[in-house]
Amino acid sequence: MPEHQSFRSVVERLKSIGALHEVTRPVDPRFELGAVLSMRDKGQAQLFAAVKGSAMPVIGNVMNTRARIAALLGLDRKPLHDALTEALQRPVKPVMVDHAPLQDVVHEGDIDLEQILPVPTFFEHEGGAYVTAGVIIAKDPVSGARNVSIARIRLEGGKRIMVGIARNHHLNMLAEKARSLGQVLPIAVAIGNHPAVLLGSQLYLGLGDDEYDMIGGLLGEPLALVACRSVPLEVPAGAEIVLEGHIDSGDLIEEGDVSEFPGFYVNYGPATGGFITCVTHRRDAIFQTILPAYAAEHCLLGAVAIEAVTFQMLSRIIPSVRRVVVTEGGMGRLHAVISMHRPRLGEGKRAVLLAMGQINLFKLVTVVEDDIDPEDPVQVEWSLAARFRGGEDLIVIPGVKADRCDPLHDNLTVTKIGLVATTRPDDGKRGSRSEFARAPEAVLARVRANLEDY
Ligand SMILES: Cc1cc2nc3c(=O)[nH]c(=O)nc-3n(C[C@H](O)[C@H](O)[C@H](O)COP(=O)(O)O)c2cc1C
Ligand SMILES: [Mn+2]
Repeated sequence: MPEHQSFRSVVERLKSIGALHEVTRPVDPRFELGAVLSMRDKGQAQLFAAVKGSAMPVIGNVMNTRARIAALLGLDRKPLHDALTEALQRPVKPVMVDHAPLQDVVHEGDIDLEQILPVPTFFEHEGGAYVTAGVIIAKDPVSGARNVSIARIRLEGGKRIMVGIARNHHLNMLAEKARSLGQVLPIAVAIGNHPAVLLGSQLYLGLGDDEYDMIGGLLGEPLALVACRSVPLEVPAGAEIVLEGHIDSGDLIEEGDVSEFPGFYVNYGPATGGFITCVTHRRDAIFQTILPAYAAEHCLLGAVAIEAVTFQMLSRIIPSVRRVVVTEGGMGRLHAVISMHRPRLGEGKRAVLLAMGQINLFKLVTVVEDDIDPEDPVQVEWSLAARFRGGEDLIVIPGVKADRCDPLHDNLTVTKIGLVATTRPDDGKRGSRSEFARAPEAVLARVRANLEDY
């Protein structure tokens, strides 16, 4: 396995760029660890060296800013969104390796997950400890097509687990397909993952598309995989810990209150039960966690991946689309900004409708011109003040299918809103509010080149 694909090398990189803070004081995985992560939301990654009740350290807040993600992916100055767009265009198939350190220690038989892993309990009214950074690998029981995604796994005592999977997610479809064949669904859960793996797990691909190929695209080389010991699945060889077992969509467990990215508790009702029958890990494994609810890393992982797949689709259909940004205030899921270059009349509205059609989550989509920075909420608001005419540029569509996570959904429907804040094709004439007031370009160029002298 190339060492740079290992989570270990990611921790080293965090250290070398000054982005790792080591917490040496003993920390309780029950509420206290999550509280520290929450108060250091966008700060350095936090490595908890002394977690009460476990010899295994815990790391969190690893991918909590766009700049951090770019640095960990080794993108010198290439923008993150360009790297993702290229990955989606140039998938690379994974390769198998014979051996990986993640299988150095093996637990089989009578497993007590709580004894092996320092799994945090985050919030007061949640039902227990959750593995939140576990990338779940599963295969279609008929076609064998692979799927790679995250769903939070709650420890239910011993080797028993519960996974709360949204109905429309591929993992759930695979579990239901297995169930219809009278089978359970084998799963492998990789913990301690390279940023490319975590981002890849969040891409909205088609059912049957292998997320590993896009992860290879992001890495610019094949992702190295190792075969699991007890299930016919392959996991990233650079991971720290792997859980092997199965889930059964006919085996229901009431989840009770669980936190969701809007920051609230929700009760989704019954979730999927299962069992972990084998745990393997590196000799000195580090347990990675992602603070759930309205937290920087949780929101950003979805945002960065969703905006990439939206941009890929939109730009193919409407070439004037230059960028899609899924915003932090929109919880990294619900609000998008589409940047366009001089759209033709009505093209902005068409982009809004396409984006909403593609991504169920989007309910407020703002279109701006590419002369402003779509990542900057102040410039987006400036566009609304300067270019948005409420009477003509507003789209309101009540009663559209909503995502289950939307805090305002009514019977799983919601009102979708589009705001088109772009110039008009006939704009550009003086006084038409699209030409910026500035000094002659020759003067600007001279001053820019010699600014230090002033
Ligand atoms: C930290 C984190 C936790 C997540 N937890 C869940 C979860 O518990 N249930 C779920 O359905 N999706 C969860 N997701 C979202 C899915 O991983 C994501 O939508 C993924 O693209 C689904 O992929 P799939 O359709 O291939 O299964 C989580 C995402 C992140 C970043
Ligand atoms: Mn998928």
